[in-house]
Amino acid sequence: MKSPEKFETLAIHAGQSPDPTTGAIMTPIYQTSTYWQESPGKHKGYEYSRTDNPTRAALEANLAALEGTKYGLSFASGCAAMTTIMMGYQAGDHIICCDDVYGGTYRLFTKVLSKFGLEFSFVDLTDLSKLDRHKKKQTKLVWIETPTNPLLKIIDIKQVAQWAKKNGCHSLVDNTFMSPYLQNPLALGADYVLHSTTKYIGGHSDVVGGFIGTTSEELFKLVKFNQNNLGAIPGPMDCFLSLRSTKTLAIRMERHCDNAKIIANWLNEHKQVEKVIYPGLSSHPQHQLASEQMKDFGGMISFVIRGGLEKARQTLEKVKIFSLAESLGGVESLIELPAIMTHASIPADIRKSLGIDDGLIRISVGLEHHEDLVADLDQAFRE
Ligand code: P1T
Repeated sequence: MKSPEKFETLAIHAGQSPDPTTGAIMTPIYQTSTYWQESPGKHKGYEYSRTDNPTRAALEANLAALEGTKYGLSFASGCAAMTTIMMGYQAGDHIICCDDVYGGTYRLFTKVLSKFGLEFSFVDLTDLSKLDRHKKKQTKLVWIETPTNPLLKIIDIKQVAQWAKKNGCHSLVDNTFMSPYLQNPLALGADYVLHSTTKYIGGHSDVVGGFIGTTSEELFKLVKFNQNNLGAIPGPMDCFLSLRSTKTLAIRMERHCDNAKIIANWLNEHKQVEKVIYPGLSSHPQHQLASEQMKDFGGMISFVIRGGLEKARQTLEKVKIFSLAESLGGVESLIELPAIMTHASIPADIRKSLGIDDGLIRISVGLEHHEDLVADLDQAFRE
């Protein structure tokens, strides 16, 4: 049989085959740190679990296939993946990063990696002419999230990747908000795709993890080398949970998108809502680009409620089905206040200049029935 190419089939089968010793359909949790060698250096492909582990290898092959490549590595968290990538650069290198990023990414770059001589410029890359303006001789990497967290700006991946190639640097797309089902940055020319698999890939709010994919064997070897040195690896149980989750990724993402569309439209009509940010609304400034670059518009919505921080806080305290919590991408709907929670590590003046109002609410729309979700927000908005 020709090897499968469709996403849903790859999600269930890529990287996995029945266990040779027992026939177990599910890849076992190989809870081992080391591997027996028949003679020094003569082994079955595994020597030590920091370097390689069969459960991890299955997850890596699976996620790589979903991102359209054969080169993938999984990590202990999204932040572990980010740190490991950055170890491929050196003091004096300059990185252009989109201005609206996860607060933890901003904190890692400005508070940790800058101490090692890496220099970062945070730039609004919805305007790509800014790339030329911020480029330096030492620019080595362009780092984007699209949609960005939490303002859901859309950045043109193809154009960024082309610019990076032309200017002798790499491009990286943090694809966490989309999952491999809705967007494939490598196919659009990016050198790296990164995920916090804690989110849609894990999908059940029960595992923390990260992933990096690339189409370049050379970049893969570099990241693998650095991962083995840093030890930023996931345990086999976490790999098993993520691998179990990718099997339902396609249908989960479809329902996330359907529910989010209904809720975004409802919010858009609500008189207590000042502004709704959702790439699927025609009012979104990059709606056209989103329609071309993404398969659908995702499950994340940000909105500003009339009445500022106090009203936002009240709303978040009153929800009953939505959970007031950080993170996203799980089966259950989550609601949070970026200024106080996920993006608190970004200084207040920078948050303000970016447009992350104190009253900006971010929701991760889950898989509950959309009528229950709408009713929950409706009662929470009331005095
Ligand atoms: O939490 P971790 O698995 O380490 O992933 C970090 C990360 C990376 N990239 C993006 C786009 C992210 O949103 C995150 C984590 N974000 C949250 C916890 C959040 O609530 O936004």
